[in-house]
Amino acid sequence: MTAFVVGHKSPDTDSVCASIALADLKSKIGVEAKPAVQGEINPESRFVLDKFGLDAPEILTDGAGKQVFLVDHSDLAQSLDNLDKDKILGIVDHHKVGDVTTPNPIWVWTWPVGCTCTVIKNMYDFFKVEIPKNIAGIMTCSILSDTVIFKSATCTEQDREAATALARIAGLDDLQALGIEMFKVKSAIEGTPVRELVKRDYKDFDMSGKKVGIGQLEVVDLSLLDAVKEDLARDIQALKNEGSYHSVFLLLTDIMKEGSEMLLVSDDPSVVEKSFGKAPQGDRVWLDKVMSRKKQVVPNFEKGFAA
Ligand SMILES: [Mn+2]
Repeated sequence: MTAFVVGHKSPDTDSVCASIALADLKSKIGVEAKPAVQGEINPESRFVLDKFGLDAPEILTDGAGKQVFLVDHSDLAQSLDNLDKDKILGIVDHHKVGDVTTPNPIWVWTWPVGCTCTVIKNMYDFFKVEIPKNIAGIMTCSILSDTVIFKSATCTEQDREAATALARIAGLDDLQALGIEMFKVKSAIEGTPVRELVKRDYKDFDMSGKKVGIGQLEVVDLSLLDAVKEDLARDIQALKNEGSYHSVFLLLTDIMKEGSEMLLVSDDPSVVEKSFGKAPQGDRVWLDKVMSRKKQVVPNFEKGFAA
């Protein structure tokens, strides 16, 4: 049976590229595998795949009866519907360990680094498999995306080393320029429906029993979002009602200013001050130096919601 390699819901560039890379590696070490994504890929991922001449993985949302490797997540809420736990073959990730459990021993590679593709680069080395040039290219882009061109609090020395080595294989010499080019694609929002922007990089969390949604849009300049900000604020209010959320937060991250404006709707807005030591002005707050949902926003909210 061919196994699927699949990343989290609302696939980002790392989830897409990690599934392609791990499927390539597994296929070369004797495990038939193919990449999959849980939904349409975003414009940044499309740009990256086009640049290196690779196709988007097929869409898979139902895990019933499928053998799977999970990449870039290990949370049930972010995984396939009807995930068959006894058919999970492995996990490769760089997030906190989630709530997936298995009845059998499996391969688990999870490292506290900035990007799943950093882990996969090291797996290729471990298994002594050569990385194809185009896959090295998309893996480099994944690292640039996930670490916000090495600026994110999540970026580690391993990420820099992996990106440097992968860029050499792919023949890329200016990673800074490539990173900015990618974030410009990511920043282009014209013609995109508001809900699609809110959901572009969006995750659900359980925080002390409360349903919390946190989305993030990363742009090269926050003023690019001026025209849609009020619509975004209205839409997360609508989303909160539709999904019976306790809170929905939307981070508008300015990668050059290195901080985020957070739009919020919450049954208890005081949780923002409890979490970040800064009170919101109405439905928004500027959080200086906050760029990483995983390393800064989620842990702070977890403490704030528990308080
Ligand atoms: Mn990732």
